[in-house]
Amino acid sequence: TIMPTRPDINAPLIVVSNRLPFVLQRLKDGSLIRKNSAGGLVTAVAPVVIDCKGIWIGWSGLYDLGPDESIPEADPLDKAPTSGLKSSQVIPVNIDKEDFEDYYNGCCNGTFWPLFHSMPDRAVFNADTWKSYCKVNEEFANCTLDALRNVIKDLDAEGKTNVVPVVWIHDYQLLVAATTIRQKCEEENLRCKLGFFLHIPFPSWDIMRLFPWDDQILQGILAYDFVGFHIEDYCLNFIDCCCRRLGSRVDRNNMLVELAGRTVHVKALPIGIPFERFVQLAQNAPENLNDKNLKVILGVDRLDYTKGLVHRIKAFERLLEKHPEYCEKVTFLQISVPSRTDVLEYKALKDEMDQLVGRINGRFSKPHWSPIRYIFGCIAQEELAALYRDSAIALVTPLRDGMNLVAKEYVACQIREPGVLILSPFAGAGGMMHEALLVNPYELDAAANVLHRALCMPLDERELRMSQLRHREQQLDVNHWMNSFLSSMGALDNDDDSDPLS
Ligand code: GDG
Repeated sequence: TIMPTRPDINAPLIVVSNRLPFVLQRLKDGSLIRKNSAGGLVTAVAPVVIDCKGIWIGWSGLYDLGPDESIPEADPLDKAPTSGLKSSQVIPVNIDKEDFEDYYNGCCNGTFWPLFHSMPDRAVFNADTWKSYCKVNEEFANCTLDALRNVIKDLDAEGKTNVVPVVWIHDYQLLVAATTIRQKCEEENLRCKLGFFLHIPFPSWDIMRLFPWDDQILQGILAYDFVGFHIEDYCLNFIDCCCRRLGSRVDRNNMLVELAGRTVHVKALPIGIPFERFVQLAQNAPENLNDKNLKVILGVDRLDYTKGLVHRIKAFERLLEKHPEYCEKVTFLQISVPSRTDVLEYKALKDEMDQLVGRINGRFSKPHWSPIRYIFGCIAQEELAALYRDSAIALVTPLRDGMNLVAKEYVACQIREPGVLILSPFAGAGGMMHEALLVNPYELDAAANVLHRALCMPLDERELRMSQLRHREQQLDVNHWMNSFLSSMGALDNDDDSDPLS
């Protein structure tokens, strides 16, 4: 059975993430407006928060938001999934600029991002940024506690004294927020279920132990009741770290970790995409790659060193060296969305990409054809859907990636003659999308060969692979993921945790 698209949540839900599902902008006259975010997470989770009259807590995007300044309501014409979210359901966390920079650029993106992606050479260990990280996590925790106290007061007033509010915290920016929340809940006897989902990989003990305060991270995660990761490997890495660093009793078969008499449940919950939404976007998107004699190989990523962009471009260069017959027949289109531009490593990557693309285009270009089209910028989702639909190949080759949604969005948009997905085994998605062509992104020759194979693949093979890929993503979409998470926390009325594919 497939669970209903809108889960029947039996308790108020408090969602906590680094950013709110929309950011605020201040206009010249000082007034505030909402700017919507288009991510899959927001699309899936916002309707549930709206339905259960829940709350979303996060940073607003502004440093100068007054403590009593009210959040604007959505524009009445706004059709975004967050438009039904009333301002009373949104709690901005106000953070001092300096603290936020040390926390976000320093510790989150300078330390945990590279470390959790098993790239320790890029990680900076710094006691000051770690201190800011703990402080900001405490501020998020205190905001959450205020909201929780109000939610419980309302439930009690309605006589619903047996309803337990659910707190769902997201991602590596908030690894230790539950430490404070649990402590206060015990002191004040506040009832709640604490759940956490990590959107990036969880590294092995070998890597985790490099972080000087690893015990505090692990204890922070163990302050939750329920912890979700994308895939089983990350769950097992986490359990292993708890066992080795903290001496926790663990049960690897049932994915349980015990610390100080409390049992924490761990589970693999692979995230999906709003599949039908992408199908619709692809159906309605305008024609754009209309040169039928030119096959497009597509890459879409934030400009991030984990995404394997440099290796990918070198693999494409290798293809042109080995197979000059593809000149003027094939073009590689890479969309690179600017990301974390304040962090040094990202500036260096930008320069490296500019050079590499320039060198390869200089080497192979003809008067009317260039091998690489490179966009450093963001495009509208409608346009993205058209590119997914019309590209012969999606080249999704991260060096390491928690899941990777681009691979899933590409297959969702393949509503015409099917193309080929090339995927890295080092993305979470690589373990599940079996009908993709898998290739090790570090192996340039192998990557060039797999490109050649994909460009030559017969139609019937492409059709077979794509239809199976699409079927899986349609079943295991982002709504299924969210239902599974809430259901695993025991937060749903119709608790049915069955797998639609089994
Ligand atoms: C983290 C984890 C995990 C990209 N370019 C444009 C654009 N995008 C959208 C894509 C996709 C999203 O950005 C990227 O998602 P990914 O999953 O590929 O990567 P991260 O941003 O690193 O996400 C990752 C994910 O969290 C969820 O748990 O899968 O492993 O690292 O949705 O469509 N969107 C628009 N224009 C662009 O130019 N509109």
